[in-house]
Amino acid sequence: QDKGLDKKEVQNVLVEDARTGLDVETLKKAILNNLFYVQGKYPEIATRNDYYMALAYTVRDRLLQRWVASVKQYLEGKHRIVSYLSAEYLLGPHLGNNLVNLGIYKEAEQALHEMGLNLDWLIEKEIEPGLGNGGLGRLAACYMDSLATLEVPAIGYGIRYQFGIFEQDIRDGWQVEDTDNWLRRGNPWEIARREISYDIKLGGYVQHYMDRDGKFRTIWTPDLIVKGVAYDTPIVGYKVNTTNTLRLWKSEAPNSFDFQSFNSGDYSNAVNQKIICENISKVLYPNDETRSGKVLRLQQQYFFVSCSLQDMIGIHLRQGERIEDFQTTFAVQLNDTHPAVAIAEMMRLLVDEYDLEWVDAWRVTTRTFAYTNHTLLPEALEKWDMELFASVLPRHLEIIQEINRRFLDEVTVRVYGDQEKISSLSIIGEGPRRYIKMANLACAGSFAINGVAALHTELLKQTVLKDWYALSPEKFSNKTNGVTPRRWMVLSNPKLTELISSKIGENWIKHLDELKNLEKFADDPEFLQQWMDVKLEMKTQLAQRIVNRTNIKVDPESIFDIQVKRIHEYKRQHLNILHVITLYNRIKQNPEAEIVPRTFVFAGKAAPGYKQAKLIIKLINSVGEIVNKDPDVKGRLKVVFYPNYNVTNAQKIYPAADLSEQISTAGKEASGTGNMKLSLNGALTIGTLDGANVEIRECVGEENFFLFGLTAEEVENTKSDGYNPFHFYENNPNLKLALDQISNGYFSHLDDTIFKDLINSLLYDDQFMVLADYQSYVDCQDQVAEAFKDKVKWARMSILNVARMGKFSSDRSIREYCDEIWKVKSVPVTLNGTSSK
Ligand code: KOT
Repeated sequence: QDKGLDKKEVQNVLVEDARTGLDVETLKKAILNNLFYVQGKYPEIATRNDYYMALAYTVRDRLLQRWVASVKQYLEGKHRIVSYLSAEYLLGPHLGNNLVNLGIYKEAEQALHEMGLNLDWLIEKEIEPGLGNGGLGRLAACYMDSLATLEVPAIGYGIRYQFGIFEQDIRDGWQVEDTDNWLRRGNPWEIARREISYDIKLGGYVQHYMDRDGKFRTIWTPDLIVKGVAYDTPIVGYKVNTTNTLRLWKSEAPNSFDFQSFNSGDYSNAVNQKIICENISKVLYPNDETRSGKVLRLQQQYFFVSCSLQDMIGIHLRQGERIEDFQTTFAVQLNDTHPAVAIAEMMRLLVDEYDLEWVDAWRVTTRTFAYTNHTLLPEALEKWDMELFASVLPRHLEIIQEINRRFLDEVTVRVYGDQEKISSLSIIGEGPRRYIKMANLACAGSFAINGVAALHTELLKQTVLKDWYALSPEKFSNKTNGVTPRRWMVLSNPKLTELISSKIGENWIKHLDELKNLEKFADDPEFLQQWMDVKLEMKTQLAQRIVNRTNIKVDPESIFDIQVKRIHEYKRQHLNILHVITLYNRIKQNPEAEIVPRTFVFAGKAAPGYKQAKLIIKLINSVGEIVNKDPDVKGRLKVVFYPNYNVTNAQKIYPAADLSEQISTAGKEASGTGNMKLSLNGALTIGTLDGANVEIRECVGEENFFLFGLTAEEVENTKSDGYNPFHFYENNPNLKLALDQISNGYFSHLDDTIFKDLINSLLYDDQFMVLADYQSYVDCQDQVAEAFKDKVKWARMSILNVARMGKFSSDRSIREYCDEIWKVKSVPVTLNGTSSK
């Protein structure tokens, strides 16, 4: 840091009005100014991207002013700061969101209009940063929005992947992946902080010795050092000055990396070393809830965690505080176990670098970290082969072994030597090969452990973390997920936002509970009509996008039945498609059968190596091909697979939904958050008693929720009684017909081989109870169709549903984390003497 400047002088610099004003005239001037001075263009030759950039920099100037004020205010006082550690942030495009949160959307629209430009047109220009796979990464992004909106000092730490989640295309019905080069046009929303960087060691060996004072010392000699450089993105809250930091680390070769190799003349080795360093933050792993166990992935995790902890320690010490009091400056949240190596790294930093005694270091560590679990799927629990771990982090293996030794010593007494409990609690797993259980490391090193929905937390306590719960019940709590109404209503559904605000004012945007004031309008004929009009308009707009993207023409008057999320067997997109086939067969058996017209919209990515998930995509497209063009169907059923599901597309899809498909096998979806966004946008839910569906149903009322399927308990009982899926196949003619058609090639040009693996897995294994839930699902869908026939009644249900969704704001979730886990308070930020716009 530069110390040469006179601080007083810097403080007194006043940012000129022309750079920060929020009125239409000032915005216009600023946009032209940036067009000239940033893009080097004048209007006659400027491209759409030039204008996008000019507007983005105009918005950025306004963010920076608030950001500087926030940082200054945080450093002046003594406030506990939330540090959110997440390997993923699925932010979505910034421009529209920042305009909403700054409260200048209308002004920007007007300014551009007066310049002969259209804001939507520029907003659509932005390439979204897809630095996450799905729910877990999107939750981190919603939480960053809520932290800023609630004026809580917070830093989000993560990785600046050069390539985010792959882009999906559909060719001949199959998913094909393309790289996501999201930085290709530059990124106006980040500031590279070249001066903030840390060296990170990898691999090598460890030596121990006693120094002259008789103190044990450790030297870790790595075989590689990489440099992590900070890239900061400001995150502004909704109509407050608070602007927090998302700090993402990019890996590079250290300045002196090539010294040895160049000196020895080994140029190509020097170049290789540089490439290896840059590779660490090169690409996001696209496996949602499947383990990968790759060296690079562990390197990524350690890389960002070590940079982040060194950064936090620096901030803490520069405040003039003692290292022993670290936990008074930071509360560190682990977003699942991807950053759990932080517990070992914190111990290493405190013991090896800051000379603390082990017990003192452990006290600091276990008062600092809290751990959120996001899945019960056993295949998603992170485990690292011990030898692989040692090859990347030799010192951390020693530390983990020491943590485990001390921990098991303590535990043995408490469980009276129960070997089974001891080995379940052990951080190190035994077997043909030993391995490290990251969830156990996270539990041992954290003062708080939480699940993400009520049912999920209960199941955690009864199953995967049962022995941890028995050991320390006081650490456990539930924090039901939430979503930000700023992006998921105000930005994505402005028409519905305006309609709601016309009745109950705008307070609900920050206090989502106030949506309950809508209930009294649920029988108002004019309001009902307006509600239906908005929905129809959004459906018409989506229909246009669908035809543009897929060439499929859909009827905006039909039920928009929507399942959008990662493709995974536990989420059961194939159950949905079995219903489509069942309706189709009804028509084929009786072309005059009464069928309520439906448009089935699917979207979602499959992990590139997940065969069955990719087969499900192919099946959806194959069924669609037959159903969509069969003249007997008379356009009453349409099946659409909308490619490349991401935040941008989600924003266009949710507002158009009538029916939200939340049909996971009970006990498998930890929470779900798409369920919340769809419901908030007026869709009714068809769902199992899984994840947050349980709480959504409690809130909206069982009469407004289409429930089907086995409960989590019934799923487990059915399994232990010996579940036989073939029995359901043999005894249910409609189910049998649908499965036979798939395997006989009815939907695949008589190719009877393509779907063999999928059908066999359903008939002889069916881990996710698709066949067991089939009839219940189809019956429930018949009730949906019946209900939809009365459009006014449906609209009334939709209004009541939205009115009762207040609980599912991420503001509520974050308030709970702040009060019950982090113990942090809000710190209002003042700007020119005022605390908000
Ligand atoms: C991925 C890998 C390992 C461990 C957990 C995951 C994971 C879990 N990724 N996404 N999730 C989802 O997280 C969301 C936010 O809490 C939940 O709503 C959703 O149910 C999880 O599947």
